Amino acid sequence: MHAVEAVVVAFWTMLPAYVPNNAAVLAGGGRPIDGGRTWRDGNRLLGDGKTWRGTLFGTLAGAALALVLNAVAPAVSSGLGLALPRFPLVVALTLPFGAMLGDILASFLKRRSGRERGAAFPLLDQLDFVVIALALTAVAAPGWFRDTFTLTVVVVVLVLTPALHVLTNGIAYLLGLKDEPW
Ligand code: CTP
Ligand code: K
Ligand code: MG
Repeated sequence: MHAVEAVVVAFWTMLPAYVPNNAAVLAGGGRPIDGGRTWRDGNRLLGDGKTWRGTLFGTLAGAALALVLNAVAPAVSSGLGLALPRFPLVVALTLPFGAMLGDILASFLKRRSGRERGAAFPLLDQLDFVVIALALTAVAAPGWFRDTFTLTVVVVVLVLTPALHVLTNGIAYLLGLKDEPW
């Protein structure tokens, strides 16, 4: 696969996992998932930054996007002259939900390491959602996963994602949507 082609395919395939965390920033608020509970170390289980509303809205936004991408994939594929993947329904859910779950697990680890809500945890912040989105998808749709996430695409995703994460969160910070630029 040509390098540019690999980047386009990787970006397209990961869009349903990229959008949820940003959508959650817009929709967040209300009841935290941990209900205010603390762990035995005295710190919050997850913290106020992980809410039911943000998680639900983020997952639905990513799933809806996957369906839109499926609808326009034929036209975009022929326009660009490359083969873009279609998302099976289960994958339209595992990519966004896995992304949200990865972010939630990362917050659990952040609280266990004594980091307050909003504190940075380099690399974990940039890759938590990718790792769990891919893992959940690999379990739920192994055949599709093998065909779609070739070694080239996985490598591109691991390089591209941290760069995009830094960029989009920086923009969200400058727009005043996020309290920290990570
Ligand atoms: N958000 C949410 N539910 C989620 C994820 C995010 O409501 N599952 C919203 C919250 O309003 C959160 C904002 O999106 O404050 C930014 O997300 P993130 O940076 O992941 O959370 P932080 O507030 O920084 O908290 P943490 O330190 O736990 O990551
Ligand atoms: K985060
Ligand atoms: Mg944060």
